[in-house]
Amino acid sequence: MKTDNADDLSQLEQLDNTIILKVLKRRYEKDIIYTNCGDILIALNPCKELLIFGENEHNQYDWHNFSDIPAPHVFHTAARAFRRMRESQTDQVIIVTGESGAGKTESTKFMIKHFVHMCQSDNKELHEKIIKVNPLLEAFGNAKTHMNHNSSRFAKYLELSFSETWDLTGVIIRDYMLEKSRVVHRSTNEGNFHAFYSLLLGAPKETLKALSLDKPINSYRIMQSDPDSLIAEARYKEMYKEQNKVLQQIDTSPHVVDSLLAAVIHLTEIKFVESSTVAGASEILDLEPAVFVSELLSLKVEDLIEALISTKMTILGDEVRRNKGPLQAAEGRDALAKMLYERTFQWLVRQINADLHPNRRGFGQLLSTSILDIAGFEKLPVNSLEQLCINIVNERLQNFMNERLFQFEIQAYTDEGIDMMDVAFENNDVLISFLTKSKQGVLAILDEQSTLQHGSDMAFVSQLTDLYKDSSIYIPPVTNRPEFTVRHFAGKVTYNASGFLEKNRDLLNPELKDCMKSSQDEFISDLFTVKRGPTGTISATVHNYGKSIREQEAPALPAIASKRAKQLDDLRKSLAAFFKRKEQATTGVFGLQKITTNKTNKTIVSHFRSSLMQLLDKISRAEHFFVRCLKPNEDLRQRDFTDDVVTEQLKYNGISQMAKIRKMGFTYRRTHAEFVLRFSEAWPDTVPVQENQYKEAATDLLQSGNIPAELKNDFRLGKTKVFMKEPLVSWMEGVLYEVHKKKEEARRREEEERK
Ligand code: AD9
Ligand code: MG
Repeated sequence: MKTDNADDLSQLEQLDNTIILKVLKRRYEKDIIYTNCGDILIALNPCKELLIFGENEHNQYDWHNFSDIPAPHVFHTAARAFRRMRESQTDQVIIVTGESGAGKTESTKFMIKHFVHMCQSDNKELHEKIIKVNPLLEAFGNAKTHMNHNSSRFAKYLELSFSETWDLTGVIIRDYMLEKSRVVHRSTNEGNFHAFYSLLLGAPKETLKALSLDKPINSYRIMQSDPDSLIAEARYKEMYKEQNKVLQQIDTSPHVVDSLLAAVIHLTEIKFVESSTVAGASEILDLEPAVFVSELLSLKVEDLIEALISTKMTILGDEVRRNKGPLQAAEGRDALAKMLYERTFQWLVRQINADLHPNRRGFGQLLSTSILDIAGFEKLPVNSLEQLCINIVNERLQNFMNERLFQFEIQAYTDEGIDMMDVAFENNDVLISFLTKSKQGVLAILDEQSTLQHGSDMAFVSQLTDLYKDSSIYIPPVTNRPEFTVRHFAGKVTYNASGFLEKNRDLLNPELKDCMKSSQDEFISDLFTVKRGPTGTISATVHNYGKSIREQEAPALPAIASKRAKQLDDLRKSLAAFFKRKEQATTGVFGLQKITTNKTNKTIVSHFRSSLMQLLDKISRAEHFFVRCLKPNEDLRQRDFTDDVVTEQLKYNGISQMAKIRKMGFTYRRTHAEFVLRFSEAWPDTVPVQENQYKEAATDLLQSGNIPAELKNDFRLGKTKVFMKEPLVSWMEGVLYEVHKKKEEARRREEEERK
């Protein structure tokens, strides 16, 4: 039995998880982290640097090395996608999946590097840039979590586009589902987005002083959850430098970025207390942070405060203002901080895209290969709405994989009259329906509760329990707290639903957004005006603004520190007078019923659902490759392969079923005509005379085309299509490549002779 050194699991004679585990473990102990499962790549996280991503490997896995099938490698997956795109003239997408910490983002980076290598051309500058923007994306989109010290908190879809001569002409990054709540809420020992530490610990003292960020870092509310991060100064100094280099590369002013982050930090420092004079209203405890925010964002401080502590509503056709209590005001403040951060992130992505895709026009005519890198499945000590959303994405992608790898596959063989062994696979359709269906699905119930005036986290859980208590995938709470457990494909996760409704409502009052739009700074105003289209296209305004920043000198840092002493005192007085007037004007509406929801806002969940739909829509329109990342142990320790941890992942990934199907594995399928037209140049005798003779021609070619004996079993002829396994495809492409090369040489010789 071949249980050692098996590059391809689907070649094993016996296929069960115990044997697969043994094979993967032996390979891992020899630092062989990649294993094929038919055309799917299994990638184990080495949890240490391996010297297998250098120039040698780049050369070894070049796309035109058709004849030898090299050992499995993530470069090989990139090369195959590139080759298939060229050959089939179809867009490709590489879907990278796996739990948090399994190595998706690292694998993605290696693949990008390899694409750049495969397309070496004159445009070296662009190619270098493509690789270099990553630290910026990670600074703003990644954070330390319990499962990964550099965990992606958003899904990214990287679209690499190619010219007619197959040069890499640009990259478009589409970002989905940024976990913006992390700005204001985190579990203990989890970090905020790296960018905050990088500014507060990495920026020069003068910069921090100019931004009035000169208090000790642990005194800022949003920096307190992870004491360990606060001592890693050297690392963040390096990160800040690196990040600013990228910003300069993409012609974006680091000062603008620093100011936006500083505004988020100061905003979250604003505290509210009950008003001493007006019942149910709130006052700002300390004006200083509000002044800083308004300076940084070019707002009138009175407008900002008014928008924070009161809300507009229409009663009997009249617009009236209602004061907010301290709790409501704090919710609005946090919603604004989250939105400001999210808009900053999205703006940076647009800036990167403008730089990495200079030839956006005519994009539709080109072919592309994309890589999807999501936030992986999470099971934390305490799981909240963010984990639920992340796990739903993973669940949905698993479903997509099941469909493509099992259902479609079985169907394709059956349709073509090809015998197929029976393979049982676990489907997660029931889970998808339970979580996402538009009536009575978990997300739908949450949305419904969020719009009710008396909705509550507990009522949400009770409704779930009423509907699903008998279901095998739902476990009702065992305590009287709002908790529930879901049996996900990747394991049981208990969600703590406290705060679900509040998070979902995302209470950003329209007046807070209006206040931002009223900024004297056109850039800030645009940042809150821009509606990002589903494709993330570059907004004319912000893009132009970005340009105007480029053309100017970097704007001076706002000297807000000087506001302190005397000016603050004056301001306090004038604000007091201002709000006294407002108070009189609004006294008439105090005591009205509590407004808990704002129907003009989209909830987090509805936004999440539409992003997920867009993402699925994008990936389903291309041909697919899958990279399955696995982690060898829970804590990403070196040289530790924990059998149970890997077995769990093998099980829920359906690796043994995948191997069985892949054993059958005729991944090439083209119509008889497509097949003959592609290869007849190398096998000219097989060109059919008539339209309806392609099937005969394909049969001829495959039966008499000098196919090496060991590959003779690598094809099947279906009713309308030719099916082939990867080794035979490689061999045939190799023959064709040689024919092309000879013809090209002959043409060149002829040309030279003519000269
Ligand atoms: V998450 O879902 O974004 O939380 P990922 O993306 O799956 O997760 P990531 O790529 O960030 O995981 O890998 C986690 C860590 O494992 C990295 O920070 C590296 O320290 C380590 N890693 C992963 N892959 C490799 C590799 N090929 N070589 C070396 C690796 N180290
Ligand atoms: Mg990641």
